Amino acid sequence: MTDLVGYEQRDDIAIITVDNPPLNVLSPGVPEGIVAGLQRAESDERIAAVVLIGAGRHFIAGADIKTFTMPREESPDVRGMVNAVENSTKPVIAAVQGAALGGGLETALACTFRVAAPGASMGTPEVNLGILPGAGGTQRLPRLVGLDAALQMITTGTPVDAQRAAELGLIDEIVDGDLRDAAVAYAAARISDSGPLRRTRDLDVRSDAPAAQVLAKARETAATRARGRIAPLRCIDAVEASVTMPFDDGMQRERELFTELVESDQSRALRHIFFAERTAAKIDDVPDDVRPADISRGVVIGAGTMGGGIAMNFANAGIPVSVVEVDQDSLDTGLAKVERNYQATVDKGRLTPEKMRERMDRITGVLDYDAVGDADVVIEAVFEDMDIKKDIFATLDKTAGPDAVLATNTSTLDVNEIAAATSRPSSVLGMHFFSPANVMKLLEIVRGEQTSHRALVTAVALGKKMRKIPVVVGVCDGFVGNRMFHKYTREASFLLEEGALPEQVDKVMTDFGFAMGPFAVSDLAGLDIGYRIRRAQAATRDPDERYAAIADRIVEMDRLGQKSGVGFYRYADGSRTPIPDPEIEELIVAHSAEQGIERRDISGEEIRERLLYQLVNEGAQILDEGIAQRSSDIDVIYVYGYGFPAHAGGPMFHAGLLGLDTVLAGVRRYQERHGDTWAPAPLLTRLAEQGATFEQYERA
Ligand code: 3H9
Repeated sequence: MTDLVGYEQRDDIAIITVDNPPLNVLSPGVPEGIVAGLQRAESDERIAAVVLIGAGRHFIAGADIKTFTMPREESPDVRGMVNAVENSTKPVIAAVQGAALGGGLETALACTFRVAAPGASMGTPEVNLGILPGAGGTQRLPRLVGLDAALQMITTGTPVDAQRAAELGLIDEIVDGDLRDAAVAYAAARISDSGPLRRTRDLDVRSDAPAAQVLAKARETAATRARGRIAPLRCIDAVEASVTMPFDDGMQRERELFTELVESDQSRALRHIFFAERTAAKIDDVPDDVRPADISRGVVIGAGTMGGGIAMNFANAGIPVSVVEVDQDSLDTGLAKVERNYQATVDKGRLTPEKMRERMDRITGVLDYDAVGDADVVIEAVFEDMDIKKDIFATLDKTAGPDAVLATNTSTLDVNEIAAATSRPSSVLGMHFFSPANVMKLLEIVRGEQTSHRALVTAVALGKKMRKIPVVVGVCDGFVGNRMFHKYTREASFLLEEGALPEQVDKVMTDFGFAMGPFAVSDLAGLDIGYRIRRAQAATRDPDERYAAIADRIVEMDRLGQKSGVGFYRYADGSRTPIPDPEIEELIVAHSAEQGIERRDISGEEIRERLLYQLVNEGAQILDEGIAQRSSDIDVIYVYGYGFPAHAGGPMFHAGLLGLDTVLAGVRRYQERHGDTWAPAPLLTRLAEQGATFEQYERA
């Protein structure tokens, strides 16, 4: 036995307890401990059955992802352990509570019986890490739940609850009360069963329709949904083996496919994002003992689109919130929009009408600042105007309680300047939500020069409660996300004046894996926003700096994007599908001529390189300035806020895959051709010359 796995005996039942907090993942020592427990039970003739259970809240949340990069001889033998479970001559009962995921579920699948607590969650999330269930899951799950349900679980990674697991035949019984006692009682009742032990491997795979048809349909769905990801398709190949091959051959096939995937760049990238997402909320210089304040009431200033979405986030997190507006009409319009948003979710069957009512009841519209005095957090979400914001913060300073966190949702303005409008800049920070605020996962927490540790950790904790992914960033123009996005869209417009068209640029980027290309995104966001920002910057812009005015011309034609039905594209009534527009092509071609630029054919490779390298180069600068704490934070921001494909790992990780020397050589090549919009970031140059990656930089 090991420290990570306990063994005890109750009458003639052995209980093996995995105790590897917080999630009982199968780290080195755990599989070995389980095998040792099984051997002990096997060799003790007083033992008639074995219960396998997890200590704490979970069964086993899977293999330890960190071990995937270990040399094979050092990595734990999860498959060997799972086989030992199935080969036990005494019945093994899995007692599942909390998460039984990945290798954890695969362990349970190999048990003779499975009982679960009502709150258990069972699934195969490996596909989200760019791999497949590699410890027999692709062969045993179809044998237990049938081909259709197994494909659904394995290709989507979506877990099932205990109720659904029982319906599918994944578990034998849902048990109430103390799980350990219930599992022991279940085991005791099974001891007298006659006949050979039921082994999952010996079952036949059920299928609602002919297997070939079900598999073809799954491939079709995966190809459209997976958008460039290989793992979902390999998952189907592995599951196919469960119907076309004997069990042992199917296991061999699964193993080969697993090895191919685990070594792929896509899986490396997805594993990077998995950990990056969890690291992002950590603030390096904040001591562990700084605790967030309790948040029992919120206030949102402004009932516009952002304010309404933020109020929904409070309500969804169970926190009562007051929304402040200046007049009744604006308040009514804002709250009606919130109600319509909830109703749309109810109509889709994703929220019950009762829950919608509960959430609406948590939101109160008000026309004065009285509620501010009781708020633990106030989030200002009004029009982007420094004077208005300063006025609001001066009022908040007078009305808010002494411990309240005062946040601005600004996406462009200087948080330090806003903080200076109060007598307590340490309470002020930015909470930059992305539109639509109730949907988008990303939340930039903008740390001002004087923001206190407590205000910071409180904002991060609130973001987590709202089920967002908070990433702490520093103050600069555009913070991390929009500052990089500006360089990206600017380069995209240079490509237009040199010879490309919006649909060509967008297609290259969606083929790369972006959810949308830069021009479709601009149309969605509304072209007037960027226009206003560029106008504001016009006075201070270096006249020698390259500037493509195409987007400005488009706005001046009253084409504001999706909301006006025309922008870089045309949109049919009520549709969000961009249609290339000859009028825009004409405008772009005329613009190139006006600028004296001879249009040329631009390759997809050049488009991709120029857009990605601009992101990486600006990201390097941001990292060097300390605006982002670590390069993986930039990756999280890009994946969750800007549709960068997670399977490419985010721009900074992707640059590492390409090799920073390759990126730097490209940046220098474009600098020669296009001048100083391509000046290499000093950090990029330094790291490339050292043969390092951005990840290594943060470790230094
Ligand atoms: C697999 O099983 C492959 C097999 O098929 C084949 C084998 C041959 N490994 O998310 P949290 C860390 S693949 C290592 O904040 P929650 C996490 O980084 C695996 N570490 O908790 C964090 O660390 P830190 C299939 C892991 O309560 C801490 O644990 N399984 C792993 O919000 C707490 O995590 C999965 O994909 C791991 N597997 O959510 C399950 N999982 O404190 C992935 C977590 O240093 N896990 N950590 O930041 C999850 O989905 C969530 O963690 C879970 C709990 C829902 C379980």
